[in-house]
Amino acid sequence: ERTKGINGLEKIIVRDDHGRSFEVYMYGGQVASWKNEKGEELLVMSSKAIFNPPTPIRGGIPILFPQYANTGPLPSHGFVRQRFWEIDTNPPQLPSNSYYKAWVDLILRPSQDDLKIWPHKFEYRLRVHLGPEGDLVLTSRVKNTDVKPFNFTMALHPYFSVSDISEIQVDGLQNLDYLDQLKKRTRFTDHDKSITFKSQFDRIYLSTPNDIRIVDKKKQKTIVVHKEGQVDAVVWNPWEKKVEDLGTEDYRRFVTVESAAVEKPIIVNPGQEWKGILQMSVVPSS
Ligand code: TA6
Repeated sequence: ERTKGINGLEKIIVRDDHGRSFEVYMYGGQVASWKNEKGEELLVMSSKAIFNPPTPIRGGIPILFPQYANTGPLPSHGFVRQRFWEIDTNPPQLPSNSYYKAWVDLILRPSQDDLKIWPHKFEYRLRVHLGPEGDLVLTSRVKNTDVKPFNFTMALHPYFSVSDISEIQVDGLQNLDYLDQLKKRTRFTDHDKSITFKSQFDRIYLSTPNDIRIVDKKKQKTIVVHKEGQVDAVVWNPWEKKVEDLGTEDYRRFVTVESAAVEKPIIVNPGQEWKGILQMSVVPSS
C-alpha cells in the first residue's frame, strides 16, 4: 500500500497475513516501522524526528552510504538517506521457495548533483521483506554501472526498541577489536563478557561474527541481528548527550546495533554487484 506519511512524505506499508507489518519511506529508503503480530513496534522513531528533507529522519533504519560517518570527504553518513528512492520496476528475482511473505523493492540511482560529490554511477537496490516468523530482512545490492571500480563504506543503522537501555546487554562481540568513536577511533580490544550501558557508547567492532544478540531480560526477549556481507558492527547509544532531533528521554528506549563495512571499504568493479543482508528477529528469552 502506497500512502502519505508524516508531512505528506510518501511511504509504503507492507503487511503479511499474520498481521505483521513494516513501513518504508521513499525518502531515504528508510524503514520507519516494524510491527509483530500483536501490533507491537520493534523499532524506535525519535519523538522529535524531523520529516522534512533534506534533514535525515531520526529513527527506524537509516541507510548510511557510500560513506559511514565522517570517515571520508563526503557529508557524514553519505547521502542516500537524504534522497528520494523509487520503486524498483525491475527487481531481482524472488527465490523459488516461499520464504517471502511480504516485500517491497526500492532503487536509488545517483543524480547529476550526486555525481559531482561522488563521481561513480551505481544502482542501490533495496529489498525489504518479512520472513515466515515475522523477521525483517533488508537485502542491499550495490551495482557498479560505471566504467571504473569504486569503493564505499556503509552501515544500516536500526534503532531497536528496548525496555530500558540500562537493563539490556549485547552479546557476541567479546574479545573483538573495536574503534572507540568517543576516543577518535582509537583501537582497543573488548575483554568484557557482554556489553552493558551506563553512559554514552559508540564503537565500531571489527570483523565480527554474523550473529549479535540484544538480550532484554525485562521484556523477556532477545533481538537477533544476523548480517552477511558486512563484516563490522557499530553499537551506539548517545545517552544524555544532546542530539538535536532526539527527545531528552528517548535514548533510554533504544540501542543501535548496525551491520557495517567501515574498516575495509568494499570494492565493486564495473558491471559487478555487491550484496549484503541484514536480518532481524525477535525471540523469547528468560
Ligand atoms: O553509528 C553511530 C553514529 O555514527 C554515532 O556516532 C552517531 O553520531 C550516530 O551514528 C547518528 O548519526 P547522525 O548523523 O544520524 O546524527
